[in-house]
Amino acid sequence: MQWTLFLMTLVGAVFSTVYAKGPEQCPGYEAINVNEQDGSLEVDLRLLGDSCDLFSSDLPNLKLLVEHQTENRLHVLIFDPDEAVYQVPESVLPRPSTMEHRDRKIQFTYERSPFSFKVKRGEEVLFDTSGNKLIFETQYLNLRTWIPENPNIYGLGEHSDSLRLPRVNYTRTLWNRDAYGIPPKSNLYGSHPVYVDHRGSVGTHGVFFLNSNGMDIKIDESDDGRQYIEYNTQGGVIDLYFLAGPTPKEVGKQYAEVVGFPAMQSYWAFGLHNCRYGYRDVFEVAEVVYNYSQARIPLETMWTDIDYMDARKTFTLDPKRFPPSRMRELVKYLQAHDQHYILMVDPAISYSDNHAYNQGSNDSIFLTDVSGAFYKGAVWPGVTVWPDWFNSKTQGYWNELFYQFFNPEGGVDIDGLWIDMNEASNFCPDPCEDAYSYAEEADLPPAPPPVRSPPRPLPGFPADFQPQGSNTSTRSLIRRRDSGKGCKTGIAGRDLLNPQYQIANAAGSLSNKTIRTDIVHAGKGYAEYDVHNIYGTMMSSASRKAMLHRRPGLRPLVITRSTFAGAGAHVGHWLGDNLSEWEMYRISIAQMLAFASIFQIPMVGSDVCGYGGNTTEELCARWATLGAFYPFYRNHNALGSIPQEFYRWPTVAAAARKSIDTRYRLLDYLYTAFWRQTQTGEPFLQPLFYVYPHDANTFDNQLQFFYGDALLISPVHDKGQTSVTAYFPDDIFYDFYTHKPLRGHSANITLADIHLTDIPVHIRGGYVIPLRIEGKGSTGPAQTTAELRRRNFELLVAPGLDGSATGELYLDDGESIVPNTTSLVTFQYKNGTLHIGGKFGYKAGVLVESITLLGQSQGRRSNADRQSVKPTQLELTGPAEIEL
Ligand SMILES: *[C@@H]1O[C@H](CO)[C@@H](O)[C@H](O)[C@H]1NC(C)=O
Ligand SMILES: *[C@@H]1O[C@H](CO)[C@@H](O)[C@H](O)[C@H]1NC(C)=O
Ligand SMILES: *[C@@H]1O[C@H](CO)[C@@H](O)[C@H](O)[C@H]1NC(C)=O
Ligand SMILES: *[C@@H]1O[C@H](CO)[C@@H](O)[C@H](O)[C@H]1NC(C)=O
Ligand SMILES: *[C@@H]1O[C@H](CO)[C@@H](O)[C@H](O)[C@H]1NC(C)=O
Ligand SMILES: *[C@@H]1O[C@H](CO)[C@@H](O)[C@H](O)[C@H]1NC(C)=O
Ligand SMILES: *[C@@H]1O[C@H](CO)[C@@H](O)[C@H](O)[C@H]1NC(C)=O
Ligand SMILES: *[C@@H]1O[C@H](CO)[C@@H](O)[C@H](O)[C@H]1NC(C)=O
Ligand SMILES: *[C@@H]1O[C@H](CO)[C@@H](O)[C@H](O)[C@H]1NC(C)=O
Ligand SMILES: CC(=O)N[C@H]1CO[C@H](CO)[C@@H](O)[C@@H]1O
Repeated sequence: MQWTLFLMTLVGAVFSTVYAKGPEQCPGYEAINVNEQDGSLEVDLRLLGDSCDLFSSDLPNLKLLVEHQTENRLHVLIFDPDEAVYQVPESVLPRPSTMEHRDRKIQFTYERSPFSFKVKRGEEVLFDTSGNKLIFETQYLNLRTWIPENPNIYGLGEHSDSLRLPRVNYTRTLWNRDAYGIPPKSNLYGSHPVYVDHRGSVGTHGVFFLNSNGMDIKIDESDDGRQYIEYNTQGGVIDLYFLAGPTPKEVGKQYAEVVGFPAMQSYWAFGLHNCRYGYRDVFEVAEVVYNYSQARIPLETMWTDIDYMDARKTFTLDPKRFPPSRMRELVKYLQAHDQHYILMVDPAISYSDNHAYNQGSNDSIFLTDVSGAFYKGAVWPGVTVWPDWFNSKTQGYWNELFYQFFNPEGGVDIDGLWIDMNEASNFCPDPCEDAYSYAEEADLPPAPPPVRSPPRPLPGFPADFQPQGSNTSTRSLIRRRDSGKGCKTGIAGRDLLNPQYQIANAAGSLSNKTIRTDIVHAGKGYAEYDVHNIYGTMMSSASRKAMLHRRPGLRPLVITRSTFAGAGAHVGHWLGDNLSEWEMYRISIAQMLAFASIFQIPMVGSDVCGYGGNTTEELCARWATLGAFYPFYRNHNALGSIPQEFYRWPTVAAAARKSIDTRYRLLDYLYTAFWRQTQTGEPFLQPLFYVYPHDANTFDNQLQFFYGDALLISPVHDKGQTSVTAYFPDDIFYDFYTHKPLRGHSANITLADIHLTDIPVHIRGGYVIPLRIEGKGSTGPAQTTAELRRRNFELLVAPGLDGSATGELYLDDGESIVPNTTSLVTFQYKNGTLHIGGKFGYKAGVLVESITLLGQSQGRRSNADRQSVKPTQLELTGPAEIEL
């Protein structure tokens, strides 16, 4: 024992000799020259003694600006008086407009010397930096806040850790990284330095640290056992937004007001997507489309990965396997069947004689190294260069490439876009001195499969897709739509490569497997060191603009891998290259919830059935049912894995058909709730505690979730299981399928006999849910969202414990950014009457066929195992009152 103690002391002594300086030796700052005006406070800060220069040089003078921007939002900015230190450009993240508010829900107080500050909501201290003296150096910032014991902290992404973050010894590194297998405890593709601190009945608040430099955010406890969160950043300024809440939903709205409301998506974008890496040619792509239709599994959108490219070069087509003429025929076929097509675009452009390179080279829009030559790395096509999104000519270049390559006449008329590898990913390890040598060894494409003729007849497809001499009847198996209408759809002198403060980047050095961090961008001259984490988001907004340039006025679906705070205003996100494993299936729920409810990127989902590795029939069936409740629902598979399209196994096909049918019947409910989030930031997909913030049993639940306010989803989450232990708060619920009431008592309930084709869905009492009617007779479930939109509605009225229910239905043309007409129909059920009101503009041309009131029986309000169905012929064109 004593011996151990001695050893520890010895180790400690050696440690403190080597690292003579620690944060505690830093002097901190003192506040001088205080200038307080209505709604804002300006203070000069001066270093309180000799600089400690812990990891770089202390800035002797700083400025503090405190703004009460809205009654619920406080902005605290600590920056250098010269404003030379890097700040996230307004062009990338426009700052919210500043308004002064008298009614302040949140207060700021500070200590003069050493300087520290507190943020309070009433008596509740939300943020308290008195634990550490502020450190503000050229390449290191340190700020620590105390938080209560046993905190419930969520957010700080992107990661694949638990939804509620670990409380001790946790480091969340933010440095965007191509992370195959999405390993836990590691930095992944995106950076979202925002957290939600939920304190149960005391309330909830959010803290957004607007900083794009590499950082480690630590959650831990001090030697005396006090909990803290600590920011350790490699640069930038301290730019904090405090969001008062006091509910989780309010925090969501307040965060959206800062980073931007999410982009609205087209109705069709919520249909089923299918993709894989490794489709050998356009015939196989067509065959997959055909096989889905044969299996009567509604495929809305087909995707093609980098396979379509000529030698993996972005903006080229493989002339033999994906020839232009056949690609156009495929697109025409899909369009004629109300289906859609999406291709992948990577930012890295092949450094070779190809149009995208030649054009970019002429325009000089690629990143350059210190010598002024194009900076080279290696990605899929071998040696590559990268567009510099800060170059004023890059948007024009990108628009033009999109316009030409995705042109309906001479190119491939895509409906949506998939962007990848934009962390940016580089196969060449640091130091990448010779991209050529690496490109040769790199994991470059396997030898392409031999070119072949159409392998088998695909009835309904053009002659080019049929083997010679086969029956090329063009009778379609999918019903054609009525009209033949076309498609609808810093400071100088820094060490930018090896800063002394090293973040825990899982890739090692900052520049490893990405763009060198000493690259200087065009225009204002930002260093990659500072803007690395926004490269993917800049590509996202540039790509959204390029999509709009070719299809003005239509909502572009852009799905990206790399994101930064605010990306949701432009794009959606898939959760990256996961594996076909149960743990991935489970963690996808927590990841999706963080993106949708905290980061305000609600168009999100993981690769259904798993990307890398081989899936199983059971896992794929379960995932088909879970994916039906992801906002973004796509089956995607890796090269070399066994095929996993939903039609490959009878059970999986049945699971897909059943859950897609449920998803589609609920699509207008989803569309309405999603639209609501794009208007107000009110999260649509939510962890249980967002809906029951006072119920401590919900705080750590990451296997169930709310799909809108009215539906509780409780997936089976273990291999070999046909039951799930699910938590039901103190409330009334109704089984979505049987309508049977279930009274929750703040306890777990085991739901049994959940077949592989099923997923438990419960309606939370208090809601009116609009559903598209089930297909009748030979019609069956809708095979496309276009067909779905022609179906009538039925209403489900699920009274809450107080006997009332409310709901809403948003309708528009499903694709315009600014629709000509819209409807927002409101439903209110009370005392036996359903009141229909709201705004009626869009003519949906469909009826409400029936209204079902759940949980009815004589004399009792809501717990009864009965329902009443009332047929109607209601047109949603004006207010109505219906006795139920
Ligand atoms: C803290 O985490 C690190 C990295 O995961 C681990 O090596 C270390 O053992 C942990 N320390 C404690 C005290 O748990
Ligand atoms: C399509 O279905 C046929 C018949 O079941 C099968 O032989 C073929 O392998 C499938 N092809 C693809 C690409 O799914
Ligand atoms: C690039 O510039 C050269 C010389 O001005 C010109 O010949 C060539 O056509 C240009 N290429 C592209 C793709 O613009
Ligand atoms: C070709 O297909 C059509 C429609 O499926 C069928 O009616 C016709 O008999 C077939 N002809 C031959 C030669 O197989
Ligand atoms: C770069 O990453 C590779 C693994 O991908 C690792 O082996 C290497 O040590 C890293 N290099 C640096 C400089 O961090
Ligand atoms: C997946 O299955 C294929 C075919 O059976 C096999 O070649 C491959 O090694 C498997 N992959 C993994 C990761 O098990
Ligand atoms: C419900 O079950 C989960 C998983 O078994 C468990 O962690 C949790 O504590 C249970 N909740 C309650 C309220 O019993
Ligand atoms: C919407 O309005 C625009 C301009 O007034 C018109 O061109 C377009 O056809 C309208 N779209 C629909 C669906 O009515
Ligand atoms: C409820 O409806 C009944 C009969 O329609 C009516 O007599 C009663 O006043 C209503 N109660 C309320 C609270 O509106
Ligand atoms: C969350 C999760 O399951 N992550 C796994 C991802 O894949 C890697 C292997 O590449 C595993 O180590 C992780 O556990």
